[in-house]
Amino acid sequence: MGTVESQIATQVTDGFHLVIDALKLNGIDTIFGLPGIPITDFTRMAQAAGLRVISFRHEQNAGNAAAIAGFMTQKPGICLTVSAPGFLNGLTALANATTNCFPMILISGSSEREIVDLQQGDYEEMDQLAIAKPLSKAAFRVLHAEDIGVGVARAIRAALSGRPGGVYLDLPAKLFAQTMDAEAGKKSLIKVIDPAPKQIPGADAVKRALDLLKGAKKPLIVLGKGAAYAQADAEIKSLIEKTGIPYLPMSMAKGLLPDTHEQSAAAARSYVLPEGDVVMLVGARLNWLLSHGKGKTWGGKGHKDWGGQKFIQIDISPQEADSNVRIDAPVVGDIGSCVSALLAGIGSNWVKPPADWLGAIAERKNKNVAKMAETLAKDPRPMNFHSALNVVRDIVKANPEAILVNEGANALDFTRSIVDMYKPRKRLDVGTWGVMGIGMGFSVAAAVVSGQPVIAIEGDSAFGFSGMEVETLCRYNLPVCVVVFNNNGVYRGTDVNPTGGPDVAPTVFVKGARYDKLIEAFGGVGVHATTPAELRKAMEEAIRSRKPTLINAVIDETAGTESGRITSLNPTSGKKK
Ligand SMILES: Cc1ncc(C[n+]2csc(CCOP(=O)(O)OP(=O)(O)O)c2C)c(N)n1
Ligand SMILES: [Mg+2]
Repeated sequence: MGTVESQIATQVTDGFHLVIDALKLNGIDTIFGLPGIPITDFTRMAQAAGLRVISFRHEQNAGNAAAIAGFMTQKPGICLTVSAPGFLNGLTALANATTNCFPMILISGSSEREIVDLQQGDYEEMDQLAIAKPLSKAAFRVLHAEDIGVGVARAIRAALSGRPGGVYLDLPAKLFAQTMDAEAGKKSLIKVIDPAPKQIPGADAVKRALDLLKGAKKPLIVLGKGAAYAQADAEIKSLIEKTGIPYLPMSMAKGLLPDTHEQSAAAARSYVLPEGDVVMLVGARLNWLLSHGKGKTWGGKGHKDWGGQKFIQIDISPQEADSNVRIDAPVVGDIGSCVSALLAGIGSNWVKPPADWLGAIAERKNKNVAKMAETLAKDPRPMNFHSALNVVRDIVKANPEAILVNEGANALDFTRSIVDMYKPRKRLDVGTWGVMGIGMGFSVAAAVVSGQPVIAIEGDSAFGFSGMEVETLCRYNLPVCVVVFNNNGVYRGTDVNPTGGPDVAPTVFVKGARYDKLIEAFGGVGVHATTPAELRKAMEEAIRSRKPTLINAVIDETAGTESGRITSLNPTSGKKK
C-alpha cells in the first residue's frame, strides 16, 4: 500500500462483502442464522445489502429452516452459525438435510487455522471441516478472499445437483477481513449456470419400465418426497391419470395430487402393498418407511422375505436401485425428465388396470373411510387425537394454501392419516429419520418463504425441542398457528415410576401444562382449548388474523400408543419380569 492517493484510486472489497455478493449473484435472498464471533458483522452487512436475515434462538432451528426452505424452493437454504458449538448445533440439521435430500448450505465461521491445527486452544477451537465431512454431501473451506467465488459456487452446485443434500462451507475468521481489489473481486465471483442439470433417462430403461408396467395385473405407484421436490406436478398428475394406476403418497408427497383423488389408495395401504404385482416408485426409496420392500407388509412370509412383486424405480441416483430388494426396471434421471419420458411412451391408448383390482381397492378404501368418519364424528371428553384432528382436517380443507408442519409420535401418525392435503409441498414433517425438533424451524421458513399461513401440529414432547422459537415467530410477526397436542408426555401421560419414588416416569411431563402461556410472554396469542369447538374457533381466528398463535389443545393422556405407529421398532427386553 502506497500513498493515500493510491489507496483511494484502488477500490477494495473484503471477505465479508465477497461472500454476500457471491450469494446474491446466485439468487440467494434469505439467510437463517444466529450471530456471534466471527459472523456478527456479516449478519449486519448482509441485512444492509438487502438480504433477509432471520435470526433464531438456537442454530438447530435455523438449520432446519434452511433445509426446508431448500426443499420448498429448489434453491439451497443457507444457515449461518458461529464456530464450534454453534456449528455443532447446526450440524444435526445439516445431517438431516443430507438424509432427506434437502439442498442446504451450512456456513460456519471458524477459528484461526494455525492455532486449530496445532491444537493450541483457540477460542471455540474445532476442526469443523473434518467433522462435517461424513455428515454432509460435500464440505469445503475457503482460505483466501479470491477463492470465495469458487467456494460458494462449489457449495451451490454440490447442494443442488444430482441428489440434493447438505453442504458445509467453512469460513475462517481471518477470511472475512481479508481485502482485495474490488474489480478483481467482482471478476472472481461465479454465477452458477444450470446448477441442477436435467438428467435424461435412457430410452432402453424407459421401455423396460413401460413393458413391465403394461404386463401388470395389479399395478401400484408410490410417490415419494423426491417426486414432491421435483416440482413436476403436472407431469406426475398426468402420469397417474393417464395410466389409471392407483397410487400411494408417502408422507411429504401428500397433496401432490389431492388426497381426495379417486385413485389414491392411501386408505387401503395395507391391502395394496402386499397385493400389488408391479410397483413403480417415483422419488421414493425402499427404506424403513416402506419396510425395505419386503417382509409381511409386502406379503412376504417372514420379516425379511420378498413378497414376489416386481419393482420399477425412478430415482435421480444411479446407486439407489437394489438397496433393499431387486429392482427389475431402474429408471435413472431427474423425476421431471423420467416422468415425461414415460408419458411419451404411454401415448393415448394405454389400457387401464383391470377392473377387479381397482374394485377391490375401492371396496377396502370405502370401508376404511367410513370407519374413520365414524371415529372422527365422536366427541369424547377429554378430546382425543381423532376429535381434535377432525377440526384440523376441516381447517386445512378450507385453507388448502396453508402449510402443515407436523411432528410427534401419535400427533404425527394420526395427523398424517386423518388430515387430507390438497396441494403439493404443503406437508412438511419429520422425514426419513423421524427426527423431533423440526417444528418451529420448518414453520418459520415455511412462512418466510411462502407468505402463506402455517399450521404446526406438534406433540407436546416434539414441541419442546424447538419451543423457544415462538419468540422468533412473534419477532417476525409470522402467520404461524402452533397447535400443541398436549397429552402430558412422550406418547401418553400415564406411565408411573415403578419404584414409587418421587420422580415421575421418564415419558411423563408436568401435567396440565399451559404451553399457551409461552407465546403470551412475547406478545403472541395464546389459547387454551379443551373441546373441538374451542380448537376450531381458535384456529379459524389464527388463520384469519395471521397473528402468531399457540393453542394448547388438551388431549386425553391415555389416548396415545407407544411410539405411535412404529411400536414394533422398540426392542423388547429378553429378561422375564
Ligand atoms: C431428536 C429425537 N429425539 C428423540 C426422538 C424419540 N421420539 C420419537 S417421538 C418422540 C416424542 C413423542 O411425544 P409427543 O411429541 O408428545 O407425541 P405424542 O405421541 O405424545 O402425540 C420422541 C421423544 C426422536 N424421534 N428424535
Ligand atoms: Mg405427547
